[in-house]
Amino acid sequence: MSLRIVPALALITSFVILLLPATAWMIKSPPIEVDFTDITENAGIKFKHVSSPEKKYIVESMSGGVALFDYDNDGYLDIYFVNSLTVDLVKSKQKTRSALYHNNGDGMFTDVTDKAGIGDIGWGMGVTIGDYNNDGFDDIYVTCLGPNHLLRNNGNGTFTDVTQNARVGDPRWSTGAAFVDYDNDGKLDLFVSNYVDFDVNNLPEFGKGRTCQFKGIPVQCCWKKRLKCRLLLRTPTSLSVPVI
Ligand SMILES: [Ca+2]
Ligand SMILES: [Ca+2]
Ligand SMILES: [Ca+2]
Repeated sequence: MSLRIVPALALITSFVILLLPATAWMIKSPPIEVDFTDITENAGIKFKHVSSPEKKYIVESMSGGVALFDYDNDGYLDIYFVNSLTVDLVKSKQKTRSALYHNNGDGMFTDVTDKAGIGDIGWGMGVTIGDYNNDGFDDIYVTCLGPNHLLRNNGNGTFTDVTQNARVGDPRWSTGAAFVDYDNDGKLDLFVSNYVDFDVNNLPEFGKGRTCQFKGIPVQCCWKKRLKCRLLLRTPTSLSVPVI
């Protein structure tokens, strides 16, 4: 009997001894403290994202894309903020302004949107960055409710909207997107995530109808059907063609 217990006790003892240093280390380690300070205003960033506080429609609770990328290749990350709209603003034909901030390298940023020419992109949602034409300068693709935008970086602080020529202006409601070279041919392709069918010019009255209430209680107006996503292949002729 004792011959069978002793090896077992020895094994357990060894296991406990092995655990002790790790356990002791875990107990002694102080918690990691992470402290962030909001320096947005002091850094010169004054961008305000527009949204409807009531959020009566599902589209009003989304948007807010932002990209940090070095558009001028000076070694400092710059910031592009995607702005939104509201149903009321659309009805009154008002616009909002997305913004590109240049990182000055000294902790301050400068609004260079007007020079860049990328402030007016409609009802923006998300943004993805990639050098789709391999010229060494990162380009921007913005998803929108309405046509998306491919903004080619000209390398001189300005951008050109090449959406139409590239055939990537999906007119539906797109939310996310990603540049990816899915076939490893050295040319970035584009994946666009579409959301749901939503016609801002043909909306139900808030609180009424099947999609705007739940058990008689007014709720955020929902959608009628989901949309398909798209994968756009970059071709040798610089045009993109849908592959799904
Ligand atoms: Ca930069
Ligand atoms: Ca480029
Ligand atoms: Ca490719």
